[in-house]
Amino acid sequence: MKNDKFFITTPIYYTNGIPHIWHSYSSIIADSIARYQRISGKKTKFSTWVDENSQKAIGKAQELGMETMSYLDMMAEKHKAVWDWLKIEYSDFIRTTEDRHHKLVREVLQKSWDNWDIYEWVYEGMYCVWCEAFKKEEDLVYMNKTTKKTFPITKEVELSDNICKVCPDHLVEPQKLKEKNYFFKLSKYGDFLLNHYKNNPNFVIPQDRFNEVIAFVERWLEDFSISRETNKFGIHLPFDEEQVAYVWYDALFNYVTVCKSPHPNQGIKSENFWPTDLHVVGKDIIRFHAIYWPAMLASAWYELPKQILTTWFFTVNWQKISKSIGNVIDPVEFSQKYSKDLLTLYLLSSFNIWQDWDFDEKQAILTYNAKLANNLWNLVNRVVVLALKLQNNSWVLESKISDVKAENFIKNNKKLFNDYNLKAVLDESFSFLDSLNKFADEKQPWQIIKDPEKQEETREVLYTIAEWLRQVWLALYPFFPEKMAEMFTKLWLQNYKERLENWELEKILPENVIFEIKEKWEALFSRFEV
Ligand code: ME8
Repeated sequence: MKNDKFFITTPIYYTNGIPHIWHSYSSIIADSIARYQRISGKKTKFSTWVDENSQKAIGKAQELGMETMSYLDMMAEKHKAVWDWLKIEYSDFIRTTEDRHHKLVREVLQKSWDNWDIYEWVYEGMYCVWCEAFKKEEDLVYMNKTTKKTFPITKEVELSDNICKVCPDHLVEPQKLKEKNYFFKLSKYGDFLLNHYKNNPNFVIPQDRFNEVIAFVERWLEDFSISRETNKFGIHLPFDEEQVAYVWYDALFNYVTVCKSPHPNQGIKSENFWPTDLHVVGKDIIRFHAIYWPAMLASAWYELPKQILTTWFFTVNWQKISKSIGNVIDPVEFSQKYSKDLLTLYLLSSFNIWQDWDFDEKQAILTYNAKLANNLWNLVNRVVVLALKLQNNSWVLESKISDVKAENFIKNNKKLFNDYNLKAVLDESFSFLDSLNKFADEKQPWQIIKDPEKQEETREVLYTIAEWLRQVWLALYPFFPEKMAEMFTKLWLQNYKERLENWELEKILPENVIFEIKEKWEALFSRFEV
């Protein structure tokens, strides 16, 4: 079981709003990786969904005059609808208000309590509800209330009616708290963490982010509060029912809940999926995942996740995405306007996962037109049209060409996928298609087909292109499963979809196949006007 399983997760999203395009970025990354792992033979568990015990969501329910649970039920459905619409093929979903999750979190809290890792203390400080995080003075900035401009906190500037201290990410004044809390002894785990990082040099990717995590732990680790006295909604501590668990303490354990108690109507039923092979997380939450999380797990006697992939952030028109600026993009609306394939291609092929970037609708269309409509579809269409010309009705392409270049492409592709370098997989595929287009231009099958002596040669050229195309489609299948499956079917590789779903990529790759082309195809990728 150990080597043929793969467990991947997305962050569980807050439900004070519906998912935006940036949430879909994390989910599409995880989905493409999960699909690749599945077709290459690994039993794959993929979990996602919602983080509900958050003050932000509770506040939103109050704002709308709704009962908390009704609001959360409504939002959970809305979130699910987005992922279903985008055809994210998760195997498990979790709501942190579910009993199975409450039960697990109480269990682990008890274990850490018994392990002397939790103690009672008074928390005096600040809390940003928007980050759901405790804040220190040095985490804040000054803001001019009228202009909303922020600047560093210096001694020269005095607080006044118009100047306040805010969280730099949300421009909101944090709450001042003084209450009895329980604290987790993170300070005890410094050496443990550093040792783990040393023995697992790829624990966090990319390396830059990992270096930051290591530097942070090396400097100094402070215990953190894991409960709230004033909140009433959430998971009550087993050793003090008056307090509820801090939302992050509960949220992180969602990853274990989906393994220990899969949803009765859904979810892959096996505990052996733990530990996670890959957590996909945004750079905003890497410290929670790479520092707090391993220590919390160790304290409750769980194995640690194998790897954490940190994704970067994007802006729209170089502005921070925010409702007040009005530049929020709804991933469903966007892919209804164009297509899910366009969204996936743009998000994954234009920028590295580890680079901040700006979302540009025009660029998204240009990318799609160039890569899927021109580069890929034009070539496919040429083969189909010429094949039909070669022989009037149905036409069979049969040959045995083994090509070294194609083999390299496949090998390389496998490595890139296993490094989670999705941009490189796409780049390699489209540059392979470029060389295929060049090959066609050199061989001129549309010319030689006119020469009755060169029918066999034309056949060979077309077969070669078709065979290479088959390899590229296999590489692109995890990103565009529907369209690629349609191509297979049309070329008479009808059972490919089924075989891929039965994890047979490795068997399909080296196969020699016969292509059959029976009729002209409707365009599979059509250009969009800019
Ligand atoms: O943090 N660009 O939930 P959340 C790219 N509930 N990705 C972005 C982004 C941007 N501008 N903004 C957000 C939470 N993301 C917690 C997680 S997990 C145990 C609990 C993505 O709804 C990115 O992946 O705020 C980020 O980590 C996630 O959305 C945060 O979603």
